[in-house]
Amino acid sequence: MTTKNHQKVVLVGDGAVGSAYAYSMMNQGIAEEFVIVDVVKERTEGDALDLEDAQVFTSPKNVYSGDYSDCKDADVVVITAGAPQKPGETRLDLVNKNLKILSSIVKPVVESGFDGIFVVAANPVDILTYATWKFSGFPKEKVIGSGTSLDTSRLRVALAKKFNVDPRNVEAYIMGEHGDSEFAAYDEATVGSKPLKVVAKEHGLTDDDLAKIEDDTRNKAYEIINRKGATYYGVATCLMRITKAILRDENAILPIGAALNGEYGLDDIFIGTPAIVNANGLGGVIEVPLSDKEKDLMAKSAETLKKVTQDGLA
Ligand code: 6V0
Repeated sequence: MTTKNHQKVVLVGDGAVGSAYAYSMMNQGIAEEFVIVDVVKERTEGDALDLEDAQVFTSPKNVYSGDYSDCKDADVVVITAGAPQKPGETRLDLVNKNLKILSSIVKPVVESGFDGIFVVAANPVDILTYATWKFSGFPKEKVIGSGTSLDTSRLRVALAKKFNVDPRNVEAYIMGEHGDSEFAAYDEATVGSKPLKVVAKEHGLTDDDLAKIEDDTRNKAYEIINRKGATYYGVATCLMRITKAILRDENAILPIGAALNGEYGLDDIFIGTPAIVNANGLGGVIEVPLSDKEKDLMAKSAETLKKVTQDGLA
C-alpha cells in the first residue's frame, strides 16, 4: 500500500494525555492535518493556537479545533477521552465511566463516514479497545489499543539502566492486560540478540531482581500518579509511535493491544502482544513462543479482561 501525501489525524480527548500526544505529533512532524476534539471546546481552541506556534521550528501543519464531522476523511482517530485514574483507583475501576464516554464518541465518529484506523488509549484500555470495535462495527484490524506499549517502554528503560545499554536494544515485552495482571515475557527476551536472562546473570541480577523490575514496571503508573496526579508523556509518545507506523505503512513490530484470532489459544479479546502495525492497522499478531509459565500468565490476564468485558458490555 502506498501512503497518501496529505495525512489527517483527529484526536478526541484534549486532556493531559491528548495534549502531550498532540505536542509529540507536532514535534515529529508526522501528519499534515491535526484536528483536536473535546467536550471542552475552549481548551481545544487554546491548544490549537498554542501548538501552531511550534510550526516555525517543526514542520508546517494545519492544526485546529474541530468536531466529529472532521473524522470523515481522517486516516486515524485517536481516543484519549475519559476519566483518568485517581490515587488508589485501578484502571479497571474506570470501566463504567469510560464506556459511557466512549460510546458517545465512537457513534458520531462512525456516522461522519470515518473509514480509517481507531487508536485507543483511554483506560481500561483493553476493554475500551474491544468496546470501540463493538460500537464501531469496524473490522478488528482497524482498531488498535495502546495495550502494553507504555509498560513495555517502562520495562525496557528499567532494564537498559541495569545493563547500561540503549533501551531500543532491549527486546523485551510486557504482555497481557495493560494493568495489574500484565507480565514480562523474560524467557524470550534478548539484548542485542543475547538471551536477556544470560545478560542479567552477567550483570549479577537474580530471578528475584528481574521479578522486582517487573513489579516496579507494573506499579510505575501508581508511583507517577502519587507524585504528579497523572501520567502522560510516556503514553503520548507511544501513541505517536503507533500513529507514525500506521501513516507511514511501516509494518513496524510494536507492543499494542491487538485483536487475537486463536493466538495464545485466545480469541474475542484485545490484549497486549507484539504485532505488526501498518496502513491497514493491525498487519498481524506476532505470537511469541511463550514458556508454559508465561502461557498461564497470558491465560489468567485474558480471563481478567474477559470477565470485565462481559460485565461491562452486558
Ligand atoms: P484528563 O486530563 O482528565 O483528560 C481527559 C479529557 O477527556 C478531558 O479533556 C475531557 O474534557 C475529555 N472528555 C471527557 N469526556 C469526553 C467526551 N464525551 N468527549 C470528548 N472528550 C471528553 O485525562 P488524561 O488525559 O490524564 O487521561 C485520559 C485517559 O487516558 C484516561 O482514561 C487515562 O486512564 C488514560 N491513560 C492511558 C494510558 C495508557 O497507557 N493507555 C496511560 C495514561 C493514561
